Amino acid sequence: MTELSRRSFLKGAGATAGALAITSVVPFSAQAATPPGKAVLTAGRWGAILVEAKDGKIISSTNALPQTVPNSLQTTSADQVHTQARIKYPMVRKGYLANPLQPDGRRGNDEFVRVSWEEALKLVHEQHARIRKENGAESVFAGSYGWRSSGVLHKAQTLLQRYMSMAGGYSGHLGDYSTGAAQIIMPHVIGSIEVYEQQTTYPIIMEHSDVVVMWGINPLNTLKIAWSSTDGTGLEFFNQLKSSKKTIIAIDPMRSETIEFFGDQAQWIAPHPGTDVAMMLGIAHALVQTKKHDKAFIDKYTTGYDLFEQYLLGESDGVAKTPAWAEAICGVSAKQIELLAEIFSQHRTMLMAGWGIQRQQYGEQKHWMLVTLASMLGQIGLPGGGFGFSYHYSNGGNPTRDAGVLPAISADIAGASSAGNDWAVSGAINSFPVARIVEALENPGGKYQHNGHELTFPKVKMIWWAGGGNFTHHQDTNRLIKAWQKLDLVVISEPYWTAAAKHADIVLPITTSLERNDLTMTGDYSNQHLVPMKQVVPPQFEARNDFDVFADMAELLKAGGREVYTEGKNEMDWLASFYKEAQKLGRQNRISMPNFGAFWSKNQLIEMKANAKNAKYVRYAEFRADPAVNPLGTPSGKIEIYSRTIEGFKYADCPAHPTWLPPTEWVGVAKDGELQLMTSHAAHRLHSQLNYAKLREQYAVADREPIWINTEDAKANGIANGDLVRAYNARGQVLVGALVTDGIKQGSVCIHEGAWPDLDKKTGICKNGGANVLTADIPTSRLANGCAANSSLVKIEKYKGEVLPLTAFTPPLGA
Ligand SMILES: Nc1nc2c(c(=O)[nH]1)N[C@H]1C(S)=C(S)[C@@H](COP(=O)(O)OP(=O)(O)OC[C@H]3O[C@@H](n4cnc5c(=O)[nH]c(N)nc54)[C@H](O)[C@@H]3O)O[C@H]1N2
Ligand SMILES: Nc1nc2c(c(=O)[nH]1)N[C@H]1C(S)=C(S)[C@@H](COP(=O)(O)OP(=O)(O)OC[C@H]3O[C@@H](n4cnc5c(=O)[nH]c(N)nc54)[C@H](O)[C@@H]3O)O[C@H]1N2
Ligand SMILES: [Mo]
Repeated sequence: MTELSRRSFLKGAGATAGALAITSVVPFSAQAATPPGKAVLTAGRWGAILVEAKDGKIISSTNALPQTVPNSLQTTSADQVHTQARIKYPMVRKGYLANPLQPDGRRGNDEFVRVSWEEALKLVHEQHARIRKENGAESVFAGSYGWRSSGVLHKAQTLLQRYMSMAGGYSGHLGDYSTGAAQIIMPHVIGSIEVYEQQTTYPIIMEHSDVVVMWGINPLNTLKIAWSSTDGTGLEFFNQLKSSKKTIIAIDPMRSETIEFFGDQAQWIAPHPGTDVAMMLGIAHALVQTKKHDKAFIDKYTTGYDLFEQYLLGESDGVAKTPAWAEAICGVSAKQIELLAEIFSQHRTMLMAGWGIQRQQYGEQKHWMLVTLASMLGQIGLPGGGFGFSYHYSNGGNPTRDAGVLPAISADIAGASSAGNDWAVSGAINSFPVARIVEALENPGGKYQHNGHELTFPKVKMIWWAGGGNFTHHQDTNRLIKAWQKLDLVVISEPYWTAAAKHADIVLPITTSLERNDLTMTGDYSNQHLVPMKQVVPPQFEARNDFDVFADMAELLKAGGREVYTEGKNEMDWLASFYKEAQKLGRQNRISMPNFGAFWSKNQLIEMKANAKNAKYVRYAEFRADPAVNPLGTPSGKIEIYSRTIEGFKYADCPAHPTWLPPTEWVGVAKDGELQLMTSHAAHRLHSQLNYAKLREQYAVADREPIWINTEDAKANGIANGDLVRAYNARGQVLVGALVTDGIKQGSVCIHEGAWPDLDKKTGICKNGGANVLTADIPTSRLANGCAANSSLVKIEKYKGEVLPLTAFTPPLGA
């Protein structure tokens, strides 16, 4: 780790003028994407790809758009289709098939029996109808959170909910695992959710920022994907940033892939995980001490600063949040903290923050404090200054294009109630915060607080999951498995034998996106391309599309259900109608798009038109220009550094201004060799997706998920690089492979989220290093009830037990 020094900083700053030459991130041209011979153009979250097949087998896949930074995820198409982990046939758990009315409690411990599609769907229908009749619509959970696959038609979760709407409604979910805390606190603070919004653009950053701070972001990993499909510009932006000679500061307990990529071009500062609020308070204190905080900005654009300052200076609680105070908590020297205050305040600085920092207990405080710090620096609304919470995600700084944007299938049935039919159509009737699902199962009908409201958990009896990996994504796997046994019926629609599928009653084999036709935009914010997602190979074994499965299920609800569900359209009819809508929008934006037939047969994507005005977008410029005319959506219309609304909630775990609250589990209370566990997102997976792929050979250690261990911690525990390690706490234990490195702060370890749980029947140890076997299932606070996975302590030891072969990707008994 290089200590940031005034000299090293100035070296960077001196060269900043040179960076002005770069005024835009070079837009990619679709023309450069020349499909070789027989390759089929399709797309995944990881962008537009060209896939070649021979004799029904995929043999290659690669990027369709030009790119300078390689994206490993684009190479996985063959593995996705042809892995041994595929579910081949509809399957029912033996004990469930024997007695669906009183299933035994052996979910996850039973063998499976092959049935026909007809039998499977009939069984689901009968039991679903019975449970719904006996317990009401609320008892059916169809929140089905997850990242499924790209595409505007084959949207698993939406298709499930479309069917459940026709069945009479369901229990759903609120929010997401990604930004649970930030998306609830930000509207109180700045009037928008912030995390999924167009950012001050990449070209503006290139032109105007002197200092770019990567505060807990790992864009070289996280920009490999986007929610729709990546347009590739985010990776290219960071690639150009590297050679821009701006001052780049990375604040991260890990020397992430991004920091590695920047090498000497970035200064790495490593706080203890979970201590960023303390570090930011230290910087804020230094600003006040040196009178470098922007009083004029604070007066004009914020409210409640005075109350916060009393806390900052220790007037309200007797503890001044000095740099020395912060050092003792975050492990970054007071001198560094003072220097950061100076650098940030004296130069045009963009604070780019990620989301792992809020996937922690009291996660709400992180982004609130960051906005407070940015307010004190006074650069919000200036080109290249302020803060941004989506630079690392979905190409958040890529300007929005003039585009013909595709619509998507929705959970609502067109004209359902007005069409004169008698379907009891209803959407989600009781939704709870997504990461509270186990609490909901444990406490049916229980009351809980959420964002100032008292809500009631539904009494869930049945779960149908389509397009999500809840056994990998949820915290405290053993607690989840226990709660899971209380259900009457679990149905999983999946291409693969995931841990969730292995813990289901009924399992339905679903196609991958390479086995069907679809369409997608790229970019998320940019709408840069419209891409045909063409089928590459036929459906494997008996896999079917979610769309067709739910159309059949709708018909079982009542004769004529299929017609209502499909609106009389098949796959290609739907795609043609979506495309037509896009074409209409395109025409309004003066973009000529060929007719659908011509477009589809061409095997080419459409690149949308750049918009010069959008390229100059500066977030909050209008607010800055005139806060009276363009107020924020907060009660005061200003940035709320103290929130009267939150004060009114009286939550001890979310006070009325940004506050350092020591978590229940963190480095500061670690004892007897406990280390803080980080569970960041992996370079070569999308969560649990692709864990089975060949890419795994590149990162697995001792054939297990790696655990990053600091060299000193490894030494203290007698662990060498490459060793098989047991990581454990009171919640569970996992086998992982030691990756001993100086690239992680002493006192913490990292197991990336997403490895498939693979619990050994005898010992209970997870043989594949599933991080969530170890994490605590607690809410961030009662304000947001977000996922707080990154606040957990673990111990490690060299594994000396019997050899336990990996079975994560092996189908269960009977399959
Ligand atoms: N400890 C810890 N836990 C975390 C996180 C963390 O940082 N730390 N991050 C959290 C975050 S931010 C998120 S977003 C979640 C992610 O959690 P998920 O979004 O649930 O994760 P995925 O692995 O993408 O799950 C998608 C599943 O859908 C399946 N699938 C793909 N295509 C289709 C399809 O067309 N039809 C059907 N039926 N299924 C399909 C895939 O095989 C896969 O099993 O994890 C959360 N969990
Ligand atoms: N390749 C790939 N890309 C993805 C995903 C994926 O699974 N794989 N998931 C997608 C999804 S759904 C989401 S929500 C986003 C997730 O985006 P993020 O939530 O931002 O990703 P994380 O990996 O959790 O964290 C980013 C960085 O924060 C650092 N960090 C962790 N804890 C702390 C801390 O306490 N303080 C500081 N300063 N830094 C900390 C981590 O070391 C990591 O380098 O990524 C998306 N992109
Ligand atoms: Mo996420």
